[in-house]
Amino acid sequence: MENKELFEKMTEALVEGDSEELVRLVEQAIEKVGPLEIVEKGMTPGMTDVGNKFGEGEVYLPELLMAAEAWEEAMKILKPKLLEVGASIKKTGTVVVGTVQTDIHEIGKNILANLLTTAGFDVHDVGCDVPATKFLAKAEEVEADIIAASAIMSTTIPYQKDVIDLLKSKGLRDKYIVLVGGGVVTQEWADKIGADGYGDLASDGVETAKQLMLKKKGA
Ligand code: B12
Repeated sequence: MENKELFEKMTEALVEGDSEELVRLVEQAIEKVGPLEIVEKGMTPGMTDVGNKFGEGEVYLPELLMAAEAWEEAMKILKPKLLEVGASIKKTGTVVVGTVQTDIHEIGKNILANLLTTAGFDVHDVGCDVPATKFLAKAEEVEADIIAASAIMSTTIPYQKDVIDLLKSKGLRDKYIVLVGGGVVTQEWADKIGADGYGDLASDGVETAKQLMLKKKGA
């Protein structure tokens, strides 16, 4: 099967929430395609498609959860490969990644964590529904360079501001680079709350993280 066809079939399998088929296709693809390309070209379009269909009322919660489950199953194969790629690169910096308080959407955050790992960052994923204090505690513990906070809902983006406000109140604002992103987050919002960087897609976030690290190291 051509790569393009494999990717299209992966997207279909995700939309149908068919874990078995997705895993079979990923196993087939991994023989000849890099893990990052599989995530970006085969799986991300599928999840985005399901997300849009859910938003438009074309699919319902059970289908959505099946797609999320299929994603997780396929990632069990891909994650170790992504880690191998990341391990072969000189460490770019240390990042604490999480989804903010009261928000349990983790798919976008997981994509970001995987892409950062592949780009050579040392990534500490604190999970979802994470209060600002936990982001900071982890960042202090692992001596992070960057805190990347994902928020998908309009009701939860204020908690990204909480992270920045907490840093300010502790006199630590300049110690960390703060990146924000996720569903409804915009550059305008990032500017408004005083974040250092924003990414529409996870891959944009990785580029921004690399640029900001270069700036930090040069400073
Ligand atoms: C999957 C999903 C769920 C799943 C989550 C499963 C999981 N394990 O993550 C479940 C079913 C649990 C869920 C629950 C809910 N959901 Co929901 N969900 C979605 C859905 C369909 C897709 C989200 C997703 O994963 N997208 C795919 C990923 C890849 O996209 P992404 O998260 O935006 O991430 C990309 C970028 O934004 C970026 N990125 C993400 N984070 C970061 C961080 C940084 C630093 C950077 C740089 C980049 C970056 O990288 C990613 C890829 O490039 C969206 C609809 C949609 N069309 O988006 C609704 C949606 C987000 N959900 C919504 C709602 C309302 C809810 C519920 C309140 C529903 C309810 N009534 O119970 C609950 C909330 C639970 C909670 N407290 O958090 C609304 C939010 C409305 C709003 N604008 O505020 C949406 C938009 C649906 C809708 N149209 O109403 N949901």
